[in-house]
Amino acid sequence: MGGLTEAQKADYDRDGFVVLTGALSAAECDRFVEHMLDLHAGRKKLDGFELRQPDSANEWGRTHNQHVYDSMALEYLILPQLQAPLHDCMGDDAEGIQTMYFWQGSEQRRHQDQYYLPGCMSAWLAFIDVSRQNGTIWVQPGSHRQRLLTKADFANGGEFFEWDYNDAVDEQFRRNQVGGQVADEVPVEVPKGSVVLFHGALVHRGGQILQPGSERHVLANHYIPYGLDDWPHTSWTRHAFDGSVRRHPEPDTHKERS
Ligand SMILES: O=C(O)CCC(=O)C(=O)O
Repeated sequence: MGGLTEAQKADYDRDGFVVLTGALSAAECDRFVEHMLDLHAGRKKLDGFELRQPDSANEWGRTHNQHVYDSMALEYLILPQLQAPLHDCMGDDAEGIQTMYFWQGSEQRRHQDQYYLPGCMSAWLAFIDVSRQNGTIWVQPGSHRQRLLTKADFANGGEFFEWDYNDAVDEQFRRNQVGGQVADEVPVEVPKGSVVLFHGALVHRGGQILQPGSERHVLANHYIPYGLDDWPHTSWTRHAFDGSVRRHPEPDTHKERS
């Protein structure tokens, strides 16, 4: 796959997201889903794999930074067909920094990924059809051009000091709607094999799962631009599409996720 068409780039710039249908073959989708179901069922063992995340009551919760211990997850973080579209969105080479796998919808509250991962954008890989039934993501188109809430907003003296983070994003979501500055929130319903590229300042959430218990196989990859030096997660590896790896700047022990 080449880069984005002019129309796709215009959509991304205006809305903060763009859907690339057919970006993944059925074989690529099925291979990863089978891998994840095998891991979940214990048919496959992998050092580093934890079924239940500490902050999740749901045993189908997500994996976090699976690419660190799983070569297949790393392969899907830097799939060749993602390289040019990500470059077109960022205007720089993308480096993969985070992976999260979801067997089911997350129903995660509204947030902006750049709060956790400054400068990032996302490639959300749908390995099966994703709809409101199995809890797709909802996005507020154009919200990436409005205010990004940052850590400073929640520090002493910041506008949202002592606010719950997700409540504050809900408030920003409402403010964005004043005067029709942005479009209404929409569900992103996509067929198997689609990749949703979205901006790290886009307000989004995991939608309600209308069919409880349904599977929703998605790998959410996050990337930052090669030229980003002011990066807090310095212990994390930065993966280029040529397979090279670096940390930048010096490692620390900070750990956080979106
Ligand atoms: O896929 C989901 O339900 C949530 C994904 C998400 O919020 C993210 O990748 O930041």
